[in-house]
Amino acid sequence: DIRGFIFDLDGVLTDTAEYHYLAWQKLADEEGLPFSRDANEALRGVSRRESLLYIVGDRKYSEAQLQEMMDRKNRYYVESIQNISPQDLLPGVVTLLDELKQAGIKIALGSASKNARTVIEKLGIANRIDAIADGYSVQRPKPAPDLFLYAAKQLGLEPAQSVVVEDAEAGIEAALAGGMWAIGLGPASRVGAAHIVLPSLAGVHWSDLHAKLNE
Ligand code: B16
Ligand code: MG
Repeated sequence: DIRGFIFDLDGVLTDTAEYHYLAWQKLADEEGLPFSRDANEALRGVSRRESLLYIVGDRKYSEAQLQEMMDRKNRYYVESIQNISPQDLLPGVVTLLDELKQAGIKIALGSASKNARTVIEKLGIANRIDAIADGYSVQRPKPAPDLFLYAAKQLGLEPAQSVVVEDAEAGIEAALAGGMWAIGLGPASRVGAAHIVLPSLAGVHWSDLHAKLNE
């Protein structure tokens, strides 16, 4: 039986992707590296270091320079998320969190971000979350299952008792690799491998998900 839900943050609970994009674009412009909104799509759910390496491409930088650029991008990002509020929760999130709590289902966060705690506090949902797996929790990023396995363990659950909600292809891969149920948000071209594919969480109810996962 399903006893826990693990929610990705960016693209699932809120849309911080735009802020990540603007911060990377500013850095890329300063460095004279080609980058665009289109290219940013490839960074969905991708860790800070992997994102930077993708933007840098063939250009040679020392480890110290890479570190400085990651720090700089993060400063821009942290500055830009200061005004996040509960209004920035994506449609359907509050309803689903309420229904899950009502059903006695535990909630974890499974985000690649090192800023995840700050963001959920600003969103006003920190008190609804039973466990946090974030950018500090494990070494190997998604599509490795480590982050979600860590989250399930924190909840005291087996992978098969856990449902992962993700918007990134690497996140769905990670959930399936971990032996969990996967709900993908977005186009099938991206999250089609999930057990359930939905456009977003708007109008989504636990009773419907429960029925589909038990089919
Ligand atoms: P940070 P998620 C991911 O969040 C973002 O989608 C991705 O764009 C970002 O690079 C990554 O977190 C790391 O974030 O730089 O704040 O540590 O989708 O896993 O919640
Ligand atoms: Mg995401």
